[in-house]
Amino acid sequence: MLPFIFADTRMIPAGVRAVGSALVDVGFEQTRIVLQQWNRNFRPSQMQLDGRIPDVFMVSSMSLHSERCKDLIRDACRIDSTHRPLIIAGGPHAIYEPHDLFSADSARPGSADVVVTGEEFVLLSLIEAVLSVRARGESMRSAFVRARDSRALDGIPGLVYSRGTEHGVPEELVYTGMQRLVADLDELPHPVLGYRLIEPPGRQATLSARAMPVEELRHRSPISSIVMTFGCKFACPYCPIPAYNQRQHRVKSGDRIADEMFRLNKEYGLRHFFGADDNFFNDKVRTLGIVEKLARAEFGGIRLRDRARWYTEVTVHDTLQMKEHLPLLRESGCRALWLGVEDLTATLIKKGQSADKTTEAFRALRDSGICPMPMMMHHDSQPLYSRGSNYGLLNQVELLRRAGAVSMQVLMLTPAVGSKLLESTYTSGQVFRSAGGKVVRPHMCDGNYVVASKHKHPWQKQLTMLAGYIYFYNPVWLVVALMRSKTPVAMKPAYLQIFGMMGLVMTIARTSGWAARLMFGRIERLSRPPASEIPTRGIDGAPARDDSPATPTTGPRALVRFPARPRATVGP
Ligand code: B12
Ligand code: SF4
Repeated sequence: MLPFIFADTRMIPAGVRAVGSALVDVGFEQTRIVLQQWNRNFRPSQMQLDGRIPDVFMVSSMSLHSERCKDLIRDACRIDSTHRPLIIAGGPHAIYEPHDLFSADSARPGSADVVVTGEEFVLLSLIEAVLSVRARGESMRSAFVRARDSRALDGIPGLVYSRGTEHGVPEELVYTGMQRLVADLDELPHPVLGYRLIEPPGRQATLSARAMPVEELRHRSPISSIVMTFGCKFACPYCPIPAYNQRQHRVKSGDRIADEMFRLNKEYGLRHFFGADDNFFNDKVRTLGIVEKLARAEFGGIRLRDRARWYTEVTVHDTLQMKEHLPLLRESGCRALWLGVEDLTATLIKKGQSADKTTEAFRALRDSGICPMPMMMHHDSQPLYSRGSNYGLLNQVELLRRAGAVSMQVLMLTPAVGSKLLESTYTSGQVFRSAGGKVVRPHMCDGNYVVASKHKHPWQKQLTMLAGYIYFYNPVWLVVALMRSKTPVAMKPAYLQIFGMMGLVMTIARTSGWAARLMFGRIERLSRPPASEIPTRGIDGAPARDDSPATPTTGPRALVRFPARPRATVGP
C-alpha cells in the first residue's frame, strides 16, 4: 500500500542482514535468511540445512507483522523436543514488546526461548554465553537451558527469557535490563556478509539447497538499506525512537560508509542505498564529515559517486541548516530525502517547521537536484480543507506540491509502543478494539488505517487521507510532471506519480472496507495499553518496573565496544 509500495519486496530489510552478517563474522556460515515476503509458505517445522535441522531458529519482526512471527514460533515449537532448535526472537517488535513473543494462552502454547531486545552485540553475547557451557555434541537449546538455569545469562543486558515448565505457558519472564549500545558503528560486521545468506524466493515450505546466487540479488532487491547513523535529537511525543536510542546519536564514519557502498556495488552490483537513519542531518558536523567523504571517495581510480546513489530520512529544520551544502550532498550521490513534515502549521508537533521554512527547504533541495519526499501525519483536529489558512490536509498537500514535493506520504497518527503518548492515548479511550465487528489486528497499525481517534466521525479521517493521496497522485499531475521533465530532478516526479497511482489503487482497495465499518459499524474501544499477561521481573527478583525495554526507567547506559571476534568453533 501507499506510501511503502514495493519497499517490502524490493528492499531486503537491514535487520536480518545485520544479524546474518554478525553470525558469518564469528564463523556461523551455515545460516540462511528467509524472508516472509518472498517465501510465504516457509515452515520452520520442515526446515533442513545440509540435511539436518538447524541448531538455532531466529525470527525478526516489526510489530505490524507480529501475528506471522508468532505463527512461525508456534510452528518451530512443533519440532520434537530432541531436535527442536533454540528459538531466539529479535527485531523491532521484540525490542518494544518482548512479552508478546511468549504465549500466555495455554490453548495456543509456543514461545520463544529467549527474546533479544537489542542489537547484534546482545545476540553475540548470548551465543557466547551459551557456547561457553555447551558440551561437545550438545544441542544449542540444551546448552541454553543450562546457561539460563545457572543464571549465566543474567549478566547480559537486553534479554528476556522465561521460567516455568518446558511445555505450556511460562510462569514468569526475566528481563536482564536495558541493552548496552555499541558506541562506534564502524565496529559492526560488514553488511556485505549477510547478503550471501538469502533464501531464493519460492513457494515451498522447506529451504533450498543453496542461498540465492549473487547475480540475482540486484534484480530481486535493487535497493540496499544500510546503517549510517542511529538516533535523533528531537523528542516528538508520539515517537519511540529517542528512547530506544537511549538519547544517543551514533554514526559510522564516512570512510566506512563509502567502503560499504563500494563493496556492495562491487560484489553484488547494488547501486541504490537507503540509509536506515532516524534523522541523517541530526548533527551538522558529523553529517558533513560523511558527505564530504562520499563525494570524494575513490577506489582503484573509480569514483564512488559514479557508482552509488543514496537516499535517507531527515527533518525540515536540519535541512535548512544544511542549505548551503546541498550541492555537495548531491555530488556525494544523494538523490532524494524523506522529510518528516508531519503538520506544516506545527499544531501537532513543533520541530522547527513552518510553511515558509518547508517551502524554502523543498525549493533548495529541488534546485540542487535532490527530490524532497514529505511525510505528513494526519490527526483528529486537522480538517480536509481550511479556508484562509494552511491547516487543512488538502491545503498542505497543495502547498507541498507547489514547493516541489516529488512524492507524498499521509499517515494517521497511531499510538506507538515506547512513545510518551502511548498510555494517555489508551486511557483516554481513543484506541479502537474493533469496528463493525472486525477486531483491529497488528498489521492495521501502520498509519494507513484509522485505529485511534476521538473524532465524532472517524470514517471521515479515513477518507480524508485517501482524498489527500488522490489530490497528489493523479493523471493531471502526471502530465504536468512529464511536461516539466527538464528540471534538475528530471523524470523522477513522473515515475513517482505512476508508482503513487498504483499504490493508491491498492490502498483504496484495502482500506475502503474499514472506512465502511467505521461509518456504519459500532466502534469498541480499549482503555489500557498492551501489557504482559505473564509477570515480569528483573534479575534481582523484583518486578520489572516496565516490561517495555524501549521505555527506559533508568538513565542511559554506558556505550560499549563491539567485542573483538574470535571465530567460533562449531562442531557437531
Ligand atoms: C528503513 C525503515 C523503514 C523502511 C523499510 C524498508 C526495508 N525494506 O527495509 C520503510 C520506509 C519502508 C519503513 C516503513 C515502515 N516502518 Co520503518 N523503519 C525504518 C528504520 C528507519 C530503519 C530500519 C533499519 O533498517 N534499521 C537498521 C537495522 C540494522 O536495525 P533493526 O532492523 O532494528 O535490526 C537490529 C535489531 O533490531 C536486531 N534485530 C533485528 N532482527 C533481529 C532478529 C534476531 C533474532 C535478533 C537476535 C536481533 C534482531 O539486530 C539488528 C542489528 O542491530 C527503522 C528505525 C530504525 N532506526 O531502526 C524504522 C522502523 C523499523 N519502522 C517502523 C514502522 C512503524 C514503520 C511503518 C509501519 C511506518 C509507519 N506507518 O509508521 C512502515 C511499515 C512498512 C511495511 N508495511 O512493512 C518502526 C517499527 C516499530 C515496531 N514496533 O515494529 C521502526 C522501528 C521505527 C520506530 N521506532 O518507530 N521503515
Ligand atoms: S524528528 Fe522524527 S525521528 Fe526524531 S523524534 Fe521526531 S518523529 Fe522521531
